[in-house]
Amino acid sequence: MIFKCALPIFCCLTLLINGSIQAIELTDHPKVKAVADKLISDGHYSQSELDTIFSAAKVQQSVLDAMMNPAEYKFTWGKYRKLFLKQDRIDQGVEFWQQHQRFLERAESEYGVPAEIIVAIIGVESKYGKYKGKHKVLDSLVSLVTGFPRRSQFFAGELEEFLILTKENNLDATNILGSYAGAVGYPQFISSSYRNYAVDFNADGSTDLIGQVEDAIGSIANYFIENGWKTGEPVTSQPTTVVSNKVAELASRKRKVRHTAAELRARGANLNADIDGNEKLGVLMMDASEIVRDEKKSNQYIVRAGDTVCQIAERLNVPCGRLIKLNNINSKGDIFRGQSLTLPVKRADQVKPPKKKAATELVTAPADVDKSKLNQPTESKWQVAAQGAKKGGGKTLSSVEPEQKTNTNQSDDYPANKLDDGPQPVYFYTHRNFYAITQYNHSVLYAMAVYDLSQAIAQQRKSGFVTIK
Ligand SMILES: [Ca+2]
Repeated sequence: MIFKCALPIFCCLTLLINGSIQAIELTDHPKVKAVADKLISDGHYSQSELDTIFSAAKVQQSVLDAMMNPAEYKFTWGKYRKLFLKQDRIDQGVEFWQQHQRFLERAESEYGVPAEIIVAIIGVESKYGKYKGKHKVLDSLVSLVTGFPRRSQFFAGELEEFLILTKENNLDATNILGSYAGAVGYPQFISSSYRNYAVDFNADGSTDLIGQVEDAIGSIANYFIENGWKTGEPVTSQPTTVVSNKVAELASRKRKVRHTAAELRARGANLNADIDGNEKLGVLMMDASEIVRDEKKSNQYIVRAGDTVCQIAERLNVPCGRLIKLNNINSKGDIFRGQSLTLPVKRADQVKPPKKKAATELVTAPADVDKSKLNQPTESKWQVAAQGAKKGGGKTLSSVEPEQKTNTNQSDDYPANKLDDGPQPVYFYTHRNFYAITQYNHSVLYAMAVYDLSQAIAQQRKSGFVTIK
């Protein structure tokens, strides 16, 4: 204990104010002391310098609590996406892109990492720099070294890196703020990543991921290239709900790409013809039913994996034709995962009763719209095959060729509200670039959220739906 109370009331107040905060002494914490000893023996610090720094460090229970409940493990895919794939984050991403276009273009040109990926990372990590963390990094790392045994060795390494980083850059180690895991700045780099991958992208002589967004942009691109990003390659396939049994049995939520395209094709996978047989891919399975719908709160709908435009209309009980017109959707019915659709104010149930079979039926499409295309999944990058999900019920759908199965589903009598019953598997073939995103954060949910957000931002920027102030 670091304090003793002679006055019980004052003591209680102090406890309440401080919670379970405890300042540390090196002699009480051998793992922290070991870090200090190494820093001294390696010539980075003197004992007195470290005594001063650690006398300001405190163990924060809030850090340990947060570490025990990270969003990636606490939430479903749908909830996780809802955290990040919001309209304001998309809007701000377009705005961020506009503001920093020159450096984003340069990063894309020099490193080969698309601007939208960089923007999405910054959007997810710090909401474009608005939230860089409220914890003192020193406190976070000390708390994790002393109070999180499973990864104390890892965080001891980060504590060492952090103190070298602050020394090298003449920063006050006791006052830098970051996440509960010790990540800092626009890109939320942990200290080892900062030291290994950060670059002085605006060439002002300092590498500053906290204060200089330009450095953050270049550093993220550099991180991706150094961690396996392959310029020009895809991240994931378009989602599908129809795969063979032999492909489905490989499906997981693991981030690694383990199976060659040749193996997957032999199992019946319908991969793009330009994927080399030796390229390794993963088979990722998500659950479309995990999507949390927020259309009740606004007149916006975020397109989810598995959607086609008229299915959305049917599900929300709005006229498909009005949805198409209102959102300037082209004659192919192209929509994309993460796109925000404006919904007609007047619901269909105020216009006419919904039809039971309308899940695959165009209700009031404009004359120039090809109805058959609107109701069928296409090879478009953005459209996805939702039809199979309705019948899947969590089981592998079929071992027949996907094209055959997809085409047999069109006129099934199946109430639209059954979409909410049970798991609805959606499969993605993941590429090396998906794995590269998970190098930033190991969660596949994270990678999907980043990718979805990147595509939504790119599409909105291209479509000009947002007025840049
Ligand atoms: Ca700089």
